[in-house]
Amino acid sequence: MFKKILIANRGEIALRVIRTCREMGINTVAVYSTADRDSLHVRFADEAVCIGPPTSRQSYLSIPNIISAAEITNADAIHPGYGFLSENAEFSRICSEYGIKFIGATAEQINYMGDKATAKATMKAAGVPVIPGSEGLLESVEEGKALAKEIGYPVIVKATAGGGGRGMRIIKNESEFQKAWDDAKMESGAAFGNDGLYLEKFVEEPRHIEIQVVGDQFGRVCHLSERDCSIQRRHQKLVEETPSPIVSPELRERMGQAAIKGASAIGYEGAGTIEFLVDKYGEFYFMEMNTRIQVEHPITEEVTNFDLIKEQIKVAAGQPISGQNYTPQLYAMECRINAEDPANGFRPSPGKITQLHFPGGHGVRIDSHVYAGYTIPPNYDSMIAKVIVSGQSRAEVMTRMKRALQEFVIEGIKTTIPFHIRLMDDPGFQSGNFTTKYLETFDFSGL
Ligand code: MV4
Repeated sequence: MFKKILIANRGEIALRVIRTCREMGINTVAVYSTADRDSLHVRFADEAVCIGPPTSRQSYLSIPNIISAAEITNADAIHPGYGFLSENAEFSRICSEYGIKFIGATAEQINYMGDKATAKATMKAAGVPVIPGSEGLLESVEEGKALAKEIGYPVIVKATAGGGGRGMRIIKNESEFQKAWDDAKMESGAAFGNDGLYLEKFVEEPRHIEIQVVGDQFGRVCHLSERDCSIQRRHQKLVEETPSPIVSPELRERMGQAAIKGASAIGYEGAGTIEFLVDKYGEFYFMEMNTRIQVEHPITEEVTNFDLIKEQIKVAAGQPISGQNYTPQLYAMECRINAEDPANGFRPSPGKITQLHFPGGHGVRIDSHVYAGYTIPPNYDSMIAKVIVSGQSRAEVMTRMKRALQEFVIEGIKTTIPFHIRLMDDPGFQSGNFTTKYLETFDFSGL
């Protein structure tokens, strides 16, 4: 087992990793930018190294600075958390060249899954359902138009280097094709230095449902059921829940087996997520694979009683997984508390938290790095806490979530808490019958 793990991240996920390391008897090294001097991850770790100025590029994204910190402190592994360098193939490769275990995917796997057309082809070859469309990249706009005519409008063109909603265009009919093509090419070339595009049938009003998988070095992969992440705004997830209100035991089994096939096909080790779109007929299709721990992993932890960070560390150290696919017996839901003003377009609201009280009680878990007197720096993402609630039924979890949200006291900044309270009272959300477009028509006024 590792003696010392460096956590190449900040905020709640850095704390989350430190907590598990402490329980496992593993020493920890925090890294921090000058904006995070007073952060809890710096205080909770056994050692801390300053890695640069506030800008992410000069600190949490600086590979030389982080490798230097690992060398100086003699860390034998690096946990990247999510975001930052967690899906950076070069970082994964450099860690292994320096003899430091990267707790995440190999450079090859990251490259494979980071190129969306390649990822899709790999999954299709492995027998995972994919959305009808082009085989790989489109060579020309004419090829795209001919294919769109064949499969029928609406279609969507996607940047192969994109993901998370960047570099895509929906096309409703042939007259829109050329402009959408030009726009997507231009945007993806500028954003990713790669303007390769592929085409798919556009799935209208889908749900976003993802399967958690864990693989080990012995070629075993198990799934830990699904998370429904359909409540999003501009590709930012706000609420996640498990089990999904629309996933039957039969669908769970089919999606779980598909996810296992996909992860096995690339020899996946560690924790990963296979994202699917589910259409209104209950058909599911591969969308993307995330080769990292995700923000919403705690809802899976609450219903499975697995510590996913512990599983990541064990598997990275060469230990086997227990190899049990999981059938949910409990419900869990997560609300992301962001320092944003939901009544004003979710405008960021950084600043000093003058008063703070967190909820508690049965079935309530808070993962957060903030405290009374803490100043939220403007340099990083705006998530300041995750409320994770578990219970016996979806109805119980929504009631408990509203109770927990009402217990919060956060003064000095705006947060997304009023939005979440309104959502828990919303009949459409309560019905469980909603799609990824749900928040497009939600009333955010007066929050
Ligand atoms: C789609 C789609 C409909 N049809 N692909 C958005 C993020 C990226 N992972 C892919 N996305 C989508 N791909 C086809 N063929 C709709 C979306 C989509 C979406 C997916 C999941 C959650 C929220 C979304 C919001 C807008 C569009």
